[in-house]
Amino acid sequence: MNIIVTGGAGFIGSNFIFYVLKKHPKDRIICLDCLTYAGNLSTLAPVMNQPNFRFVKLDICDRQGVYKIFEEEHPDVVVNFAAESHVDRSIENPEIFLQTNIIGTSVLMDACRKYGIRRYHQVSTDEVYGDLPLDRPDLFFHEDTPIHTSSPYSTSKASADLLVMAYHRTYGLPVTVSRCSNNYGPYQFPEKLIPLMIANALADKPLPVYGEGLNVRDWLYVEDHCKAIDMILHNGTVGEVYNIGGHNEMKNIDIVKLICKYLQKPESLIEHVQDRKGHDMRYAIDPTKIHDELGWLPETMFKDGIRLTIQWYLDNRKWWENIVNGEYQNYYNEMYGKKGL
Ligand code: NAD
Ligand code: TDX
Repeated sequence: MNIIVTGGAGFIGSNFIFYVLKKHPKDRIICLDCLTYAGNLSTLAPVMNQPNFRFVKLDICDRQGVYKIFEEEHPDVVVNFAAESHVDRSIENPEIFLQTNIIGTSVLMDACRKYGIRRYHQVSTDEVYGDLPLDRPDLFFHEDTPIHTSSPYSTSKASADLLVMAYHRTYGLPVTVSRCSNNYGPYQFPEKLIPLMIANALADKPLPVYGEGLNVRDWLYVEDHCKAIDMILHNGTVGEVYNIGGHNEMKNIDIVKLICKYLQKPESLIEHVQDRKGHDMRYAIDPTKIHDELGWLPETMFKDGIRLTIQWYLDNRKWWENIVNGEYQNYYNEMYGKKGL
């Protein structure tokens, strides 16, 4: 198969490329990524010279550029990871989220319509369902839970999902959508909770917990997410949405304390800062459908995954220290300065 993977220089996309090239060595991957602040070409160094891998620096909103790649590569499948992905940034500056996450998705699907495709897969998120109250642990997001978004980020992702389903119904585009919970693992950009806390703890810097830290997220090891998408591509039903989740709900504060424990750092580094605006309380996925239909189950327990992740950040300091010492420093000072850190 010829697979276009967009956003492959980011966290989940790069892990997906490694997963597919190992599992299906006969597949060819063409990675399209415009290398925003979140894209890191060095991440792809291990596969860059493989004959069945091609990297193209391209914005998915660039219609002519995308069409040209389709003419050259005749892809069988497109997996769209490319997105602006950080909720806090979407609160500061929504526009680029609308541009990449919505317009970019439509450009890719227009190319699929124009040149033909076996499958267009949209990588979406559990955030499209909004949030659940903390006092109703019996409630979960199902695939038919109404979309009810909170942030500009989740709204842009939900808009894209609706557009994907519209292209299926209106033009018969063979699509699938997956909505996954919070991922963690190697190569996650250090603006996100887990790598941010690891990097700060290692530098003995304050650990900024939003509000009381009681918000709950369902954490999934990134490789389990990649495996689920691969299964959907091979055996999923066209036109369907699949929820992906780890049944591993944790409070933010407990995650941060666990990181302190593993790194043998004092919990006194924790600082409660101003809460995120519109902060979702709890995400919880019911993954019954993907389990029953495709046999997917998460394989990495959180206690193992978090140890692997912390060890990866210890072993790959150069990768993230290059990031946190660069332009990211300005973002950090501005974002966390506003929150009172
Ligand atoms: P990320 O921010 O680490 O990576 C995004 C990648 O997309 C970067 O390499 C960036 O350069 C690229 N990109 C951004 N705009 C682009 C554009 N206009 N054209 C081409 N490339 C562009 O994101 P991530 O955490 O790997 O998330 C990947 C996808 O998975 C996103 O669609 C996100 O919404 C979704 N998702 C993420 C999580 C999570 O926990 N991280 C959970 C569920 C779903
Ligand atoms: O410094 C912080 N302090 C803090 O308390 C940061 C960065 C986060 N938090 C809290 C906010 C959230 O409740 O931790 C939780 C996790 O935050 P993020 O890592 O920013 O993730 P989240 O907002 O849950 O969204 C993530 O999961 C769903 C991804 O970034 C999205 O791309 C994905 O769709």
